[in-house]
Amino acid sequence: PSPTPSPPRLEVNRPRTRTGKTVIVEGNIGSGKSTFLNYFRRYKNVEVLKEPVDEWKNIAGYNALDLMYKDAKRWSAAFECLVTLSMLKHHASSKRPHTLKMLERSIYSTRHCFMENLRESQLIPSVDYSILKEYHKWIDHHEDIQVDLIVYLRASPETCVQRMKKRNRSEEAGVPLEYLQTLHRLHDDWLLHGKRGELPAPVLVLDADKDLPELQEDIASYSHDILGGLA
Ligand code: TTP
Repeated sequence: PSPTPSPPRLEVNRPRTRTGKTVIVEGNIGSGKSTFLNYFRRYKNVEVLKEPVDEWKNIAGYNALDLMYKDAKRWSAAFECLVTLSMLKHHASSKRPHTLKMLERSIYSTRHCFMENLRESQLIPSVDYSILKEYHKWIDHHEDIQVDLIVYLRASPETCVQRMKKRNRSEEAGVPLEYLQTLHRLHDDWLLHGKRGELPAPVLVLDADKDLPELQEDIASYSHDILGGLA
């Protein structure tokens, strides 16, 4: 794996009242986040919050994920609005004492990776992007998003394509390699190169190009550090 940087901790002005810890799991589409999260379901003190992709595929009968991939210019703002709400709900959900909350992604990857990808690739109208940015600016200033550790499952775009093909989510059938390459660079810029400003927590980078059984072994060997004695 690439060297893990030790970014400074985010200064939060408000006093923290939490008792447990929060880990966010990041990585490209198809990098293995589900495998990672499933591993931690065995611990009773770990609360795993996966992305509600099924909700995104059925919002009042509409498949918002599919609409976004079919016509990003028309639907990506609405879709990212929905994703932002899902992320906020997960960040705000209350923790049981002495519990580790493990989230699939965060409000940060929505902003630094997906929204940026849409902007760079000119897949979102500039007014839509600006409105979304206003939401995120407000959230940044008014919500106390607590994160203690970021796990970055770093896989090459080629590996991600293979895994996406294997799982065969119909909405993603037309996603080109370049889309994953841009997302990969944006994850690296954010989590490895510090190009998106101060990180909210230290980053643990795992080599997610390894095949899944091998990755599971790495996850198991890091699990003690990740759990921090909580489970
Ligand atoms: P991912 O969050 O990457 O989840 P995954 O199930 O692909 O993860 P893994 O394979 O590592 O277990 O993305 C789910 C889908 O939602 C994917 O098609 C990308 C899309 N998406 C966006 O378009 N914008 C967003 O802001 C987010 C968070 C996801």
